[in-house]
Amino acid sequence: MTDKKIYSASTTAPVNIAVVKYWGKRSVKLNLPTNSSLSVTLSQADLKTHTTAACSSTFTENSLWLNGEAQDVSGARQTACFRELKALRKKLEDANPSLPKMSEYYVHVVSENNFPTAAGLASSAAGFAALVRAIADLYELPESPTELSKIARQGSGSACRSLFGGYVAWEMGQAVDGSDSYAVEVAPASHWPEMKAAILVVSAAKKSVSSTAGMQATVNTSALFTHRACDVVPKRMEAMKAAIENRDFEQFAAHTMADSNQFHAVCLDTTPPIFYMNDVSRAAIRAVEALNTHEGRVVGAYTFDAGPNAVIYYQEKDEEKILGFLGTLLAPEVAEWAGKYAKVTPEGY
Ligand code: 2P0
Repeated sequence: MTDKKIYSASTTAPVNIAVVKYWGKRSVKLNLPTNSSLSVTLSQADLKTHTTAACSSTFTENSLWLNGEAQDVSGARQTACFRELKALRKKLEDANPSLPKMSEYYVHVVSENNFPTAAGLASSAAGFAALVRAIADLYELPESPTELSKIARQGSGSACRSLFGGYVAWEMGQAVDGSDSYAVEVAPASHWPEMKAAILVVSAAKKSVSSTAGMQATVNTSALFTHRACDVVPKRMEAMKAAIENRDFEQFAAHTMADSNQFHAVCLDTTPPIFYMNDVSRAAIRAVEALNTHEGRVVGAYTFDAGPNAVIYYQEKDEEKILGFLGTLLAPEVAEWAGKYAKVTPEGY
């Protein structure tokens, strides 16, 4: 008898915000980076993608809906994820012939983000991480998060880091087939409970230059880029890991802010130049710097991804200072959206 059952699995995946940024690929096809990166996974209570994957012998095509809209699934990124996950399922079925032949069925995926898509809030990271986890759960795959991170990476580079909670490194690797380019946990969120983050939503608009296009323009045209990838980031990765291990907020903050600024500097050094920050973003930088100077110590660390929104890391003991500053110090420049910030907590799964 033909198996007409619809199999399904649901999962969620969190957003991660890099404190050592990924920017540049040595393989576009496999999303292999030119430098390692390190991120903090944010609380799923605030920012997450919820994804359900289903498969059945009655389905006639692969499909993907994001926030209620049908998406193209013929792209290389989606195809790579489906192909790799199906190959792992096939291996499982070959070893255990009584299992349903899900590897032969089409897959339907439905995803919802609870935050703006493609506005520099790492939506593709949570999106592909959730897609890979949902299908891996559907297929009951035994692979570890690090193994699955190699598949999520092919969907979107930064997605590999959203397979873990807490503090996560994406080790760039050297192999041409990507077998050593994956995510690993540096420390669980519970290692540093004082760490907090706030997101200042400057704009929820879609970014003008996609990360994929922007980073390759940087690789091809920026003279500063090689210095960053080869000289700065390898040392910074070690320094950042040490800062996390030692719960040294001053070092963590210094490297976070310097790395964000250097990432935006190589964007500016690209031809044509790429601008992700705007006047409000720069006002936020000046305000955090002023607050740190006023306090005589580092209370806040800003970082900006491929968009104008600020993420500010701080320690719980300084929450009033930071949230007060978000509400008031910035007010003249940002009157129309002052107060629109989300308090988020680094979290595990
Ligand atoms: C990061 N960003 O490390 C950096 C910082 C943006 C700035 O990873 O082409 O969406 O899908 O591999 O992962 C955004 O790039 O790019 C990104 P693809 P992705 O979080």
